[in-house]
Amino acid sequence: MPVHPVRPAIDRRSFLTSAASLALAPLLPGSAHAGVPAKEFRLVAAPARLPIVGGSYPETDCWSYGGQVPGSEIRVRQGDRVRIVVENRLPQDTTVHWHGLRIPNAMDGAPDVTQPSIQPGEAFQYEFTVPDAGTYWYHPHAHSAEQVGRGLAGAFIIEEPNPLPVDRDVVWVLGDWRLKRDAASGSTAAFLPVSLCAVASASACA
Ligand SMILES: [Cu+2]
Repeated sequence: MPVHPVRPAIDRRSFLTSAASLALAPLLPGSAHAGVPAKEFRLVAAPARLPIVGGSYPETDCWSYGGQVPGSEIRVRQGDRVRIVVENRLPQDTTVHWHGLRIPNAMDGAPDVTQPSIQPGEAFQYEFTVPDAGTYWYHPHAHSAEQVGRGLAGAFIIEEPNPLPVDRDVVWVLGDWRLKRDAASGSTAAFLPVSLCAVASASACA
């Protein structure tokens, strides 16, 4: 039987009245947890048309976080308390998995195992403390092949408390797309075998 933790519920109306844009933007500090105010983010999963190929090619129908592919970068500091509201404007249910982060199971994003899947038009609030510095990524764990394949993935960067001195910190998010000659994404099946997303952070020492 699925385990349904108490949903940190956000009713849609109050969420929408506070939702200013599609952007993922740090908000004002939220309520304190164990004395540490959470850093708040909003992540909206929604269809978008984006210039995946670029140049003179038409835009491609994608599914995006924050209106962009890859999704909006989340960047916090080791030990931070993080609160992320995920709003689902997709035509199917979704969740978000925070890949590689050592966080409580209830926040792991496994649909109908660690949480109820987020239905279209609904939102879910994730909240956890990030214990380790590093380069991670986030992605859906419902209909994963299709949803990641359509563009739903983003970088999650956790900086050291005292960042190392570097000239430049570059984040690469690599995606493999199978598109038609007109940059159209074709059928859903076209995504299934080909899309993976990798993230690397390269820092050049001074
Ligand atoms: Cu993953």
